[in-house]
Amino acid sequence: MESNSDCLFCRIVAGEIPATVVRETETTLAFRDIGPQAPVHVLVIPKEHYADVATLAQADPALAGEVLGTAAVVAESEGLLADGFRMIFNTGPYGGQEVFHAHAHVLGGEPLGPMRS
Ligand code: IU
Repeated sequence: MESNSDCLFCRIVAGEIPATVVRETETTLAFRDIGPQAPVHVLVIPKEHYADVATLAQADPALAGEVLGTAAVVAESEGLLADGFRMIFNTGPYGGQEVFHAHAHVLGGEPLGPMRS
């Protein structure tokens, strides 16, 4: 499995940096964001290192699907399905991505309003 010792999220997968894990599968990990922007803010990542979701989806679409599946299970277990939630993948500098290991943000627990254009 590709891993990058300089990557923060690879180090979380390796157990070198603590995180509050809410769900783990063979191929994915979900943990609470350290700077939550909503009452529920969970990050879902592939354990294998891909720089962003576009790279992941092109290299391994099945794994990208597993990330989505874990995100959906997390949304359910966090009680977000009834009222709805937001799932976003910031991608690249213009997308506001700061950690270059593909991750879905799962946000909810209050009305989030429309996305900024
Ligand atoms: P972004 O999509 O790359 O901008 O999101 C990175 C997220 O990673 C951001 O919401 C941070 O709060 C979060 N995060 C984290 O959960 N744990 C960390 O140790 C660091 C960042 I650094």
